[in-house]
Amino acid sequence: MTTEKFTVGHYLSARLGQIGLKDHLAVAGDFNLVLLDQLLEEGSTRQIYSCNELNCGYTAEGYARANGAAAMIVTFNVGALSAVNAIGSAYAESLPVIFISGGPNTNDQGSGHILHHTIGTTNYGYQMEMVSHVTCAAEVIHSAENAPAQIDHAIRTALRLRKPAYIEIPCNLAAAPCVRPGPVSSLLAEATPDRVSLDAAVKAAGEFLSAREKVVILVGSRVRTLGSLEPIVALAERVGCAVTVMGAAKSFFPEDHPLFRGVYWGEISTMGAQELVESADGVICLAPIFNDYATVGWQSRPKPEDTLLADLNEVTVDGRSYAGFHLGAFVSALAESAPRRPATGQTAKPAPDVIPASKPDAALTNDEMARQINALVDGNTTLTAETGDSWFNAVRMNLPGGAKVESEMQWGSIGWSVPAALGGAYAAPDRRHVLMVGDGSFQLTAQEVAQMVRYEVPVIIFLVNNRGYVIEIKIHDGPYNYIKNWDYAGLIDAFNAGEGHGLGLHAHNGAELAEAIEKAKANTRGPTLIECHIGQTDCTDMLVRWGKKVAAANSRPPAKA
Ligand code: TPU
Repeated sequence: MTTEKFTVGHYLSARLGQIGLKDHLAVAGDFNLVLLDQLLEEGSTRQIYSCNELNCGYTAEGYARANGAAAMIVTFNVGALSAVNAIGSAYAESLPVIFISGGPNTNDQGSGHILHHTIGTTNYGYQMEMVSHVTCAAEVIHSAENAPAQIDHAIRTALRLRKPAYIEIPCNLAAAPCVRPGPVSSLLAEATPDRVSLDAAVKAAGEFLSAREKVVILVGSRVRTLGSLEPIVALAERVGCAVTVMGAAKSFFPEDHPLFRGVYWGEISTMGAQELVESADGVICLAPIFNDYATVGWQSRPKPEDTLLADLNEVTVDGRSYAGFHLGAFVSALAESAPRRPATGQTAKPAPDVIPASKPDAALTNDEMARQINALVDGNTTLTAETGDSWFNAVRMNLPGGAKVESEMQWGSIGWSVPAALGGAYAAPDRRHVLMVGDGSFQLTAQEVAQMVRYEVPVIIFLVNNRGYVIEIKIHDGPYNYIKNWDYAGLIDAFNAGEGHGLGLHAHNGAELAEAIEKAKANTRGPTLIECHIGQTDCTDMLVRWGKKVAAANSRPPAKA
């Protein structure tokens, strides 16, 4: 921008553009209105509005998955505290969301004044204290002079650590005069890796691999932070070994690659991955999260003594840990020096399971729905899968190279997927965006479909109407698992309100579903919600088996002292 006066808000705005954002998400409130004006005026990024702050946070979280980072702006307390759940997700899932809140006028800080939107006490530091637990850096700006350094510190730390960071800008500082930003490289440059430690880690990893016969790579969800699968493919081809992915890392290795050997998820693994991983004498684990869900209620994980654990910022081999470099540097270096073996994957690649088609006029089943969604997924599709049976339906799909799956298995908050899919679509408008979401989850954040109508975002939504929280029914049943039915497809007309291009359709059998998918593909100016009516007991076998083990883990009695 060319105006003479440059402000704190302009500075922030310019930085967001410099780090590669095309948009920022916002919900207005009187503590951030002037800041929003500044962002509009400077104009490096488009301002997009959300229905509420929780949705705003999840939209940013989804945007960061597709773009590498995201930014969101909310108002003090009533807005920011709603967003904290979504920021927790960004922390758990390792996504750099720049979380910006308007703050009280500097004259009211420490003055004893009681402000609206607050809990009615006079110390306004508590929002930052609360948020500091779910961010890697938290900055409250107190003067325009310090703003550039504080803004830069928060953004740089978020990008380096791949975690959310917090910036609070008092409402009377947003338009205060400020210097213009310097080169963006100071925010984008990775910290220089500790070469000595990296070399030692790569040497130890080479020795680990030389001493082993049956090596398998297990890819975890935090490899998303590498931004590219190429180093992992290069490592696999060098070591010549089988590659499996965790459920949360579905699509983080190309499934059409000859070395791909399925999803490892204990007893519900696909393509024989359990046998491969658990009989291996060396498992290279790349940024995994072995929580209770991933281990099927603490039943299954690779043997620690046979594991080479490469985490985001630390590698552990044969009991010794090496740090001071990022996972990407380690994987690339190992791919260049690991003992080379022919790329056989040790075993022949099994043919993946294929779901047979059902009769077009037969009542719609979960299998038929999953089969048709799988057929829709091409190499340019991002499939977002919500908590619930959608996880397991996504995990059992056969993906062409280039297809992406996004799920949120560490945080696992229902309602995440609707705004997250929208965020992914804002960030990557050239891809096809498909969402699978259960009726129970949808009820949390349904109103964000209205923004898909408003901004003409063509997400194809498969709304699974099975009249309840089926994943919970399979873990532990009770009356609390049954929900009020809605006319989900009918909602779209309400959101269109006579001026939108959203489409709401019902599918009771395979033929209706196929017809609805064709209409969805043709609807490029808004969302298409296909309400898939299936029976309440009709779910994947994987969910049933997994649910039993998770229930058993949850009901362990307290250990005796
Ligand atoms: O496939 P299905 O029927 O299980 O999906 P639906 O209908 O979306 O049900 C999901 C049920 C569910 C709940 C209630 N899954 N996890 N929960 C617990 C939960 C509660 N609140 C939040 C914010 N996140 C949760 N995961």
